[in-house]
Amino acid sequence: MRLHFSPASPYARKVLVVAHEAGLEAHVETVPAAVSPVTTASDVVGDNPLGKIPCLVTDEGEPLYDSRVICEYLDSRHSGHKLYPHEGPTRWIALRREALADGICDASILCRYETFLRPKDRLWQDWLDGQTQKVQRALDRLEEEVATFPILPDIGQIAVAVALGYRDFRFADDDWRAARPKLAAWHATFAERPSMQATVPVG
Ligand code: 99T
Repeated sequence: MRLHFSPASPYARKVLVVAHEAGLEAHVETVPAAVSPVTTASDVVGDNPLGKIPCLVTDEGEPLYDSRVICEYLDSRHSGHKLYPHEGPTRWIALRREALADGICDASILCRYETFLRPKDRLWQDWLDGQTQKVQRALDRLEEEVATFPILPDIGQIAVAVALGYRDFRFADDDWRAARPKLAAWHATFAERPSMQATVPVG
């Protein structure tokens, strides 16, 4: 399998953490890609017309995107502990938690593009404030929920750990831990997993 990825992307990290947890990391060849929302000059577009990463090309040559599709595909390719619970409330809560964590990444990346890519004279402060509030509300919700996280890792927890790692990586000035001690303690432990250690973001 071939993965178009960037070591800075939280979505690509989520895929790689899943690959490690599933014991499939040796089967995933990583191909670095430089992507941007304002240019189509990327090797990725042949496999993903949206030009976004991650994009996995299976051994059969089938491109898969986005990260949720890829993660569930990888989880279907091993017989160990499943990261996507098959049924019942644990499944829906894990999927909701993945959506919440991905939403933190979505809003964070919109802020990143707004400050890093948009010409400074066109910066839209209300937009930045609105996206930042989404992130803060989602983090508050996770602080409330963290005591109910399952003992064994699932896709919800992986997505949350990756989203928090992305906040540390790109938004180090936002001390999310200060008002969220339970989430901070959980993250400190989860971040020690070999899958997390092997995928620390680089930019
Ligand atoms: O928007 C673009 O055209 C290029 N951006 C991306 O490809 C980002 C890279 S993270 N990926 C996504 O937006 C994928 C989101 C999708 N829903 C998924 O896969 O889950 C780059 C972060 C950084 O450099 O800080």
